[in-house]
Parts: sequence; structure tokens; C-alpha cells
Amino acid sequence: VAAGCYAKDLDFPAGFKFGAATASYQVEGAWNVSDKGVNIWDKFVHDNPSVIKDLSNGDVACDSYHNWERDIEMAAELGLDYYRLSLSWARILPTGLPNKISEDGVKYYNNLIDGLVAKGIDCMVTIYHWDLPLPLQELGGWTNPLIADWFEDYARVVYTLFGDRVKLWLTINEPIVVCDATYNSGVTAPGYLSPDLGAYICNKHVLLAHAKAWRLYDKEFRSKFNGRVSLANHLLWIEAASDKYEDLAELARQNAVGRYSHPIFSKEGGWPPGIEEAIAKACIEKGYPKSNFPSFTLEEIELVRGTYDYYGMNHYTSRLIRDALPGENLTVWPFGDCPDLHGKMETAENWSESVVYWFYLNPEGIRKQMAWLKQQYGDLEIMITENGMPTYAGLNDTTRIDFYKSYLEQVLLSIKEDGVNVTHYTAWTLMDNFEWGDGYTTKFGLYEVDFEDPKRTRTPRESAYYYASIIKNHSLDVPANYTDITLS
Ligand code: GBH
Repeated sequence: VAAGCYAKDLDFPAGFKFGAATASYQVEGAWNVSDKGVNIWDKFVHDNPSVIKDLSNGDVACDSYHNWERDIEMAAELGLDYYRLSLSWARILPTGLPNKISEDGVKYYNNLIDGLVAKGIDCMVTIYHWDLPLPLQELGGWTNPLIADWFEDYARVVYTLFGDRVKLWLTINEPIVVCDATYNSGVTAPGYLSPDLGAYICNKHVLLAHAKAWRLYDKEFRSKFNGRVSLANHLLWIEAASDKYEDLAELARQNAVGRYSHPIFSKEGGWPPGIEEAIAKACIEKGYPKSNFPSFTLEEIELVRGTYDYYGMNHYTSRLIRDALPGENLTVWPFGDCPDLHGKMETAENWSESVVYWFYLNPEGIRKQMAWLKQQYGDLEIMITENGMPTYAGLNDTTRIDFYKSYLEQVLLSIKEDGVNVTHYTAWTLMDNFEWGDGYTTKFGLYEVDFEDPKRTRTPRESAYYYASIIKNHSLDVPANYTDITLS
């Protein structure tokens, strides 16, 4: 039994699959090659260099646009069952609409997908990981109700182009970041603040966009391609700081998880219990004449309800919640407090810190989160679509190894003790990349990338050997000399 583990059986069930993920803006670079259109991250970082910690941007990033062969090789070295990548909307559709499809953009993704398939590696493809074409943003982006149709049209293009080879799709990555983090904080593209309004409108529109894209696949592509479609929600596990805050904690979970899950995954559909009332109250307290939170029509509830083939879960960290004290300063959601519910977020003393402000380690959180999902939405198939840990540079990343060991152990307990049907685990991330506001200062990669080197050389960290060994043994019980294995 590996040191520190208390799960008795360290083997993963037969058929359990391991992957690693990246996202287009974070790795591709080549921001203006050929006829690629400009997206909101291109513009945001060019116009506001100082919002990124090291004043960097994703213009070149890992240059995966040119290094795709090496990326495939790394996925193969690790022995991944599948690779999760995202498509850059403006690289495929320079205007954002399907009046023009970029041949070079399509060629890049065909090369990558064909290369993976040739090595027996499946593709999990995210249709949208935050890089909206600028022309659509200029018309309001995710706050314009037409976005649901624009997204559906884009989805039709990519299902048609790649659906023969891609069997796992994710429509939208982390809508809570697309909506709440964006409009409440202004620190992610497009950098437009709209407190008490933008996030709410966006919340509804991402759900409609996802639903239309799922229904499109279901109706026009499923019988031909036989793939599966969901979305990747960012799930921050929230617990009560003490027993008397249980109700608050449950409402906070409905706010953090339920607003982007209940309409899709619950039996009854629509907004989660208590949320419309809570937000209406918050709006009125702030002086608005009525709630700014949009309602759903009955048709919309039915449009969104049930639009999933599995649950996609990105999970990193946890928080404790308690009532805010009178006059206490509350920062914005997510990764801050929960002002709409007068909730103050804290972390537990025994959760160690990481190198980024929002991330504290709590391995048990991933297990509790999945148990909660099962209790809320029934016995769904869950795929962990992201989980990983930030460090500073260096190849001897023992803290990352401990992270994967402790979180994966909890995944095993979910499966074996809680009977949760979790079938896929995706490490974030295959290689160091542009970590949004943190630029290149913090590293999540199994492979280190040399950003000083024009070739962007990639080198496996110790954690890459560890992860490869887990995959090879299909178990957390890996030989002590796992770094001796050859990655090939
Ligand atoms: C995921 O988000 C993302 O899907 C992935 O792209 C990302 O690289 C990864 O996690 C690690 O962060 O301070 O302005 O930069 C998880 C939630 C969202 C937390 C972005 C950090 C940064 C906002 N992350 N957030 S900013």
C-alpha cells in the first residue's frame, strides 16, 4: 500500500479511463496566423497588459499550433486513454459565424485529432473554453440572447467536421467563470464589469446555448456518430463553517453548483430551490426595483432539462461558509465570498495553501462533492474533466505527486465506498501553459514548458512519470521506482 493511503483497494475499476487536458487559448499561440479571427482574450491581454501578473499573454503560449506532433507524443508517452483539448472558435470561424470556415484552422485540428486517433488516444473536445470571437462580443457576447443560436451554429460546424472521430464532447467549460467570474470581477476577458446583472443574464444564456448544442447533436448527429455530450462545470465544494450554517451552506452550493446544474441535471429542471428568492432579495436590498435574475419560461425549462449524457466536473478546491458579520467586507463570487447570500468564505486550518490565492488542498472535498451530486441529481455517470495543482517551476514536483495521490485516493473511495459512478479522470494539465491572470508564473503541467526557448521544449516532471505509472498499473499502488520507467 502506497504511503499515506488509507483506501484498502488501490486498483481502479476495469474500464476506468485517464486523460489530461489543455485549452486552446492557453496552449496554441499563433494568435494571428492565416485567417484566424481575433477573440476576446487576444484583445483583453493586448489592451490591458497589466491585468496579467507577468505582463504576458497567449500570443505564442506553448506554440501548440506548430508543436502539435510533440503534444500527441506526450499524450502517448503518458499512456493517456484520451486527451481533452478545446477548439478556438475564431480559428475555425474567423467572423464567429459560419459564413466562412478557415481551412488552416480546420487543418490544425484535423492533424491533431488524426494524430491522436492513430495512436489509439481518444479525444474529449471542448467546444468553448473562453475564447469568444470578438465580433460576437461587440454585440454583447454571452449577454445577447442570440448567443444561443450563434453557439448552436458553431457547434453544427464542429460536429460535422470532427464528429466522425470525436466521441466525447463538452459544450462549454466552466460557465460560472464565463459568467460570474467575468462580470463580477472584470479580471477575465472581456474585462467588462456588470455587477448584479451581467452574470445573471449570462447564466441563463449559457444554459440555453448548451441545451441547443446538445439537442442539435441528439437530433442530427447521434445516430451517425454515437458520441456523448455534456458541459464542464467548475465545482467549488462548500461546507458549513459550523453546524448552524448548514442551511446557508446548502444554499451556497445551489448558488455555486445548482445555478449551472439544476436546470440541466435535475428531474424537475429550472432554477435550483431557493435561488430565485435569495437573489431577488439581494437585488431589492441593493435598491433595484425588482430581481435582475432572469426567469425561465416553461418551454425554456423543457429545452434545457435533461440535456446531458454524463456529468462533466472540474474540481480543484473547497471553502467553508458562515454568515457575514454586520458591515464585513465581502469580495465577489467565485473564489471570493458569497455576497448575495451574505456569506463569508473561509478555509479550514488543516487545508494547506498552494502557490495561488484561490487554491487550498482538501482531498476529501472531491469525494464529498461527488456524493452531493449523486444525492441531488441521481446516479449519473460522472467524468472528472479537470483536477490538478499549481506549483512554481521545477521538475521535482513532489507536492504535485502528493496531490494526485491524495485526490485520486478519494476518487477510489467515491467509487468503492459511496457507489458513485465516476468513470473518467482528467489531469489539468498536460503541460505548463498560459494560466490566465497568473500568466506563466504558476505551473499546472505534468510537463514543464520552457517559455524562454523559441521551440517551447517540453520536459516531463516527476509527476508525469507518476501519472504514467498509475495509468500503466491501473492502480494507485505503483512501484516505488516509478521514475525509472521510460516515457515512450
Ligand atoms: C480551470 O479553472 C480552467 O478550466 C483552466 O483553464 C485553468 O487553467 C485551471 O482551472 C487552473 O486555474 O485570477 O483572473 O486569472 C478553475 C478556476 C478560473 C481559477 C480562473 C483561477 C483565474 C482568474 N480558475 N481563475 S484570474
